[in-house]
This record gives sequence, structure tokens and C-alpha cells, in this order.
Amino acid sequence: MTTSYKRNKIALIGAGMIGGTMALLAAQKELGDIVLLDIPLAEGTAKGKALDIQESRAIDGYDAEIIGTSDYADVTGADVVIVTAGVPRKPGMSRDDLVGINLKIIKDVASKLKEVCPKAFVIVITNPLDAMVYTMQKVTGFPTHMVCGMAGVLDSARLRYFLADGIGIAAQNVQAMVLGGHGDSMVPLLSSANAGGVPVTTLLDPETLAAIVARTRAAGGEIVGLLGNGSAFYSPAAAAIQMAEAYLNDKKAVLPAAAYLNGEYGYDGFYFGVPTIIGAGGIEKIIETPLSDDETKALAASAGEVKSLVAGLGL
Ligand code: A3D
Repeated sequence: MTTSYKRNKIALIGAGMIGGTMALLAAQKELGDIVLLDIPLAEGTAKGKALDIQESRAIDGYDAEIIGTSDYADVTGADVVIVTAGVPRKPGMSRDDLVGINLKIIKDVASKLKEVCPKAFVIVITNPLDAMVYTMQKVTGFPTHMVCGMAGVLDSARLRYFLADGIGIAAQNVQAMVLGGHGDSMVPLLSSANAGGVPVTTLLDPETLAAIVARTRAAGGEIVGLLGNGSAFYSPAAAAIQMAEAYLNDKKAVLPAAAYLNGEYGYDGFYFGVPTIIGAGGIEKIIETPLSDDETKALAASAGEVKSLVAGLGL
């Protein structure tokens, strides 16, 4: 009996800082063949990054094909699409300040994806995240469980790192989640955060914990301020690739993601950061975790902000 296996196809829309980093990570993890797409004006960037990564194949040993393009025909049949098309923040800007310019871009990208890869699992990264993932789903009409946003994995990784650093242990030993919208009102959950099963509230004093929560909320802006030009890209790329891997390898991974709510947490009809299970079915389930009273209130405030931004999209 002969069995032939086809490699997965991963399309990265936007070949900028996050797009290029994701291409490298996806190649190193051998997730599949990679298409790096940008606008015609930046096609050279997409082609150049693709060729640069291809030229490291002999060193790294992976076999994936990586191409750069501005032609959506090359995206045809993609299994996973990760979208970073748009512009990042500059120092002093909020994520919501990007809505005008990025809304047009996401509408354009979504209308093309709808034609070429209707079965894809789509992960949006472009900010303002919760509004852009909503736009992606509305314009493509793809099933809501096949369209999601990356923010929670990144925000939670930041929280986990800051907690681990404060306690003096390895970051992977800390389990903690950030829920809600991907903005200043995001909700780091301390009630369930633990280090190897031990509640972090017993390991760090309240002042230190409050400072960590504040730093987590402002962590994206901290990097924007340091870089002076552009926003974080290594950790956002790693976070989105973890989500893509969970889908492609049916990992049933518990990962916070911007998922479409149908009554979970008492909300309905918009995308919001919640714990999910990601596997071959996309967002297979939204998990409802117990929250403290303060966390419930903070989540309500964050939901109010996301809902008003989404209401202004005119979709
Ligand atoms: P950048 O390096 O500027 O790359 C964006 C790329 O998108 C550029 O190469 C553009 O040419 C390209 N682009 C613009 N319009 C289109 C289009 N219509 N079709 C295809 N490509 C297009 O930015 P980046 O990679 O640093 O960031 C990308 C986005 O991610 C920004 O909106 C950031 O705000 C956002 N971001 C989100 C997070 C989250 O956690 C959600 C974290 C970091 C950055």
C-alpha cells in the first residue's frame, strides 16, 4: 500500500515584522509550506524574506517551500491563514487609533480570502484586534469557530513571564490567563494564576501583584516606546504560531483567544478574549472559568469598550 502525505499550507498575509518572524518559526517547526503575501508595492519584501529563509534550509534542515508573493492565487487552498496586514502603533498611539486605516485593509484582505481559501482556519493579529477579527468574520462569512484573533496567548505569556520573574522561577511553570479585549482594559486573572499549582497570591505580596497586572496591561506600549518605530513582533509571532500548530496538529490546546461569543460569560455577538480549546475543529470550545467579583466587573468594562468599538465599524 502506498500512502502519500500532503504538506499543510500556511498563508501569512502581511510580510512585515510579525509576518517575517512567523515564516521563520513555521519553517523551523516544519508546519508546512509557507506563502508570505504583501501588497504589490511590498512584494519585494515578501519575496526577499522568503528567499532569505529558504537559503537557511541547508543549515536548519527543513524542507518546507516558502514563497513571497502579492498574488492571492498563491494562497488558494491554504489550511491556515494568519493576518498581520495593516499598520502598527507609533509611540503615544492606542490600538484603537488604528481602526480607520486597518479596517479598510482587513475588509480588502477578507474579501480576497473568501474566494481562495474558504476552508481555512484564520487567525487575525492586526489591531485593534477584537474589532478586526469581527470584521474578518463578517466579510468572509466563514464559520465563527474558524475565525479567531491572537491576543490572549501573548498577553498571558507576558503575565506569566512577569509573575515568574517576580517569584524567581521558570516562566513555563506559571499558568495564568489574560481575558477580555486586547486593550488597556484587558483582564489579567490572578484568582486562578498559579506556579506549579501553588496560587501566586500566596507567593507574591499584593503590591507586587498589582504592579505586575499594571505592567501586563501596558506591556505592548512598553515595547512600542522602546522600539520607537513599530510594535512587538517576536512574541506575537510565537503566540500565533502556537495557535496554528494547535489547529494543524489537533492538539486540543487550552489557549486564550479572541473567539465569537454566543452567550458565554453572559455576552453575545462579538469577539472577545476567552479561554478556548483549539484543535482540528478550529475553536472547538469556549471554556467558562470561575472569576472573582472584581474580575467579573473588569471583564464587563472591557466588554463595553469592545462592543462600542465594534458598533462603530458600520458592518
Ligand atoms: P508591519 O511590520 O508594518 O507589517 C505589516 C505589513 O502589512 C506591511 O508589510 C504592509 O505592507 C502589509 N500590508 C498593508 N496592507 C496590506 C494589505 N492590504 N494586504 C497585505 N498586506 C498588507 O507591522 P507588524 O507586523 O509589526 O504588525 C502588524 C499588525 O499586528 C499591526 O496592526 C499591529 O498593531 C498588530 N499587532 C497585534 C498584536 C496583538 O497582540 C494582537 C501584537 C503586535 C502587533
